[in-house]
Amino acid sequence: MADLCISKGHEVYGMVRRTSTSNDINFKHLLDKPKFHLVYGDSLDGFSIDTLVRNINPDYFVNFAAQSFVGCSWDIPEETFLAGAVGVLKCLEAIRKNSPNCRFYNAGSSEQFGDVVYCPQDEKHPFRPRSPYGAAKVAAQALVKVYRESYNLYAIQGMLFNHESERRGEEFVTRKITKGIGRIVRALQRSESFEPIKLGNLDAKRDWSHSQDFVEGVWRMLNQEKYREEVKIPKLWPKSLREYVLSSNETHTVREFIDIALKEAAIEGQWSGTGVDEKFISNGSVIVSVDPKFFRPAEVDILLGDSSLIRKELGWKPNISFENLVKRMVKNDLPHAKEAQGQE
Ligand code: GDR
Repeated sequence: MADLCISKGHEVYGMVRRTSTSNDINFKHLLDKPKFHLVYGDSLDGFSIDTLVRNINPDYFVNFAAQSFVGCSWDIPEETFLAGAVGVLKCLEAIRKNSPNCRFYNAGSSEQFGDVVYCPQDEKHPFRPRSPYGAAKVAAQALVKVYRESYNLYAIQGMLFNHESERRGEEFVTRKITKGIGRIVRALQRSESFEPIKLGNLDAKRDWSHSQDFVEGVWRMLNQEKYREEVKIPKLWPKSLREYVLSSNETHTVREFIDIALKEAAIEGQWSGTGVDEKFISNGSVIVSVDPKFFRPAEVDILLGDSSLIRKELGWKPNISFENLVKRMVKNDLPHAKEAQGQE
């Protein structure tokens, strides 16, 4: 998102929550850009948000802050809910008080649909969250609506299906698979032994896209009058503002993701066994196995989005296919790619 805003000529302030070890790998390349600034803050610290919004007086406020790992949200439900919902309230309050013309986007999720009642899920699908994470995002969307309607703020929450990239965190299933493949390829090249990639539910179906496509969708949601022909007067808020689904409109199992990823890494083999005994075996070695430790207390079995509304109204469309997403992530994590980047 920061890359996109800078490419459009905007000045970007990235809010950093203080931690004892730095975690700047995904924005290191921006640190020497004159239009990129880092500021300390925490969306759970109302004072810091209030001060930042007052001092910066931003045109846009994009809130991606969250405990975003669904699997962990049962272990730390309170932190997940505080960051996912109460943090959003603090952002909205800061905008209302200090910068009411600032446009606010909050990251919503397909996890809000949860226990789905029909496929594909569009903007009208009811919210039936299955995790503390999903429940927090539902609460946040209600708060965004209340602030939009009560105070006439340009405040919206997009419902984004899974989006991944070469920068994805390593505990999410896609990157766990591609990093795991990179590790195994390196071990094979050195004739060393290796541990298989241990995963949970291989039958879960997700609608995966590349994040690069989605940040463009977020940008369009933040500038609806520009992209929506029929809306001529931005002052029509909150009536004319819409909250859209972003999705590829395809669904694939975790197993399908693995198949394409292994093929890209030229690891041949076959699946055997079922349930917790299912394995992918190549030349007698187990490459992927199932570990019940990664099953969730409640799973969202299938997510399949319908993003026709934003395609029609704001002219958005994704450019990177599911297959290319997987291939890009694998290429990035194969050992030679890392060595070329000087990271190994
Ligand atoms: P998700 O992403 O929960 O959909 O939320 P994740 O990659 O964690 O899981 C996707 C599916 O894969 C199954 N799975 C595993 N998941 C993980 N993390 N690790 C495993 O070992 C594993 N094995 C199988 C999961 O059960 C699940 O069904 C993501 C996050 O980015 C959210 O913040 C965002 O809101 C939603 O996508 C849209």
